[in-house]
Amino acid sequence: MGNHSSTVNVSGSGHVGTIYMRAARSFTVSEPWRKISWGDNARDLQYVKEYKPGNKDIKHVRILLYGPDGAGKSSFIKSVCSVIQGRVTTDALTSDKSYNGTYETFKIRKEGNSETFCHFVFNDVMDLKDGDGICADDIKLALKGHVKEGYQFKPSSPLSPEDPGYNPRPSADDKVHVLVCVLSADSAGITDSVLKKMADIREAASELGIPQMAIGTHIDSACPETKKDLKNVYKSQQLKQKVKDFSAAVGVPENYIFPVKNYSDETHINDDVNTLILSALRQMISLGDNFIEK
Ligand SMILES: Nc1nc2c(ncn2[C@@H]2O[C@H](COP(=O)(O)OP(=O)(O)O)[C@@H](O)[C@H]2O)c(=O)[nH]1
Ligand SMILES: [Mg+2]
Repeated sequence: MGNHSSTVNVSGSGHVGTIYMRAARSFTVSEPWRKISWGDNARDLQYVKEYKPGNKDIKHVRILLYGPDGAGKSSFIKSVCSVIQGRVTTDALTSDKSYNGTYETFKIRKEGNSETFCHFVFNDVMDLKDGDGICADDIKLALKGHVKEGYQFKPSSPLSPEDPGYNPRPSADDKVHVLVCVLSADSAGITDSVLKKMADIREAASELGIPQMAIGTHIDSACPETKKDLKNVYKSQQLKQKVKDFSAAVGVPENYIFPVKNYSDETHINDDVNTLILSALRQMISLGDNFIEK
């Protein structure tokens, strides 16, 4: 691929050379580097809404999102809510609690005010910052289901078995079934200390056999052509490169990295936004389900 690259938006009078150079750097599109069917969301939507773990002892797939501050973890959970409910949700889903690092499980209602929930849940662990933030050891405990709901993570001291927030006998439901790394395609880079912490977490998940994948958010702000038309996402050479960079940085294979655009300032549901979210979510559920079955 790449031999069909073309540069768009180069027209204009005057300083064509300058415009061309700028365009070549940021707006390059090509033949799609991954296939996806747009506007055909009904089947995926049905799959995620109706999904139930085959294993009757387990109520839900637990998806743990982790990644740097501002990457879009909370927004992704909210976006999933919007996709499932068919309207951009204004729920104060991300309570203040999640910002100060409480271990909280987010369930997704199938309809706006119903009491039936999807059979997958999210946990959004406290942002990984330089120097402070959650201890990698605590995330490892969360993977194994040892962190009780509502536990307040403490940056300087990991959870110990004596702490009331420690769950000594986690059920299969408490354990994490799929680990998802969330990265922004629009940030300059991830610091070494954050990368190191992420590597630790990944290693722990690998030891436990927990499947892993990643989502790349902010694809709209990272690529003007994608912002203009989300269908350009898999044609964007810049985003293709981002996926390669993420893969090298966090060790997740490229085909397990899903670009998504979260609902941020929209007021209405958009089919293309939904397509990408559903594609990532479907993969999370099926990886988690495979793990449960093992
Ligand atoms: N344009 C755009 N903004 C996003 C996207 N995802 C998240 N945001 C915005 O980025 C900011 C940080 O997102 P948040 O979900 O709080 O990140 P968290 O710290 O990982 O939970 C918020 O202002 C979001 O509205 C995205 O895909 N595109
Ligand atoms: Mg958050």
